[in-house]
Amino acid sequence: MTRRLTILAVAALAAGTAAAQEIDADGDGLLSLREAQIAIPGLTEEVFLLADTDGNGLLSQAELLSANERGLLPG
Ligand SMILES: [Ca+2]
Ligand SMILES: [Ca+2]
Repeated sequence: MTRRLTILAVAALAAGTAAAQEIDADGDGLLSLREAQIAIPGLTEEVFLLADTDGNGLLSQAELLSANERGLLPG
C-alpha cells in the first residue's frame, strides 16, 4: 500500500470521519493491533508497540499521529 493511503487513514481517524469508523471496527475510538493492521497494511507488532507510547495496547488518535510524524508508520 502507498504512503498516501496511510496518511489518509491517519487523517480519517483524526477527523473522526465515516472512514475512521470503518477503521475502528469496534467503535471505541482506539485502534487495536488488528484494527491498525487493517488500516495500515505492513504495520508490524513491533512498530505498533513503539507507537503505543502509553503502553495500553491500543493506539489513540494522538499516538497514531505522533507515530506518523516520527516516520514509524510503514508505507
Ligand atoms: Ca477499536
Ligand atoms: Ca496507547
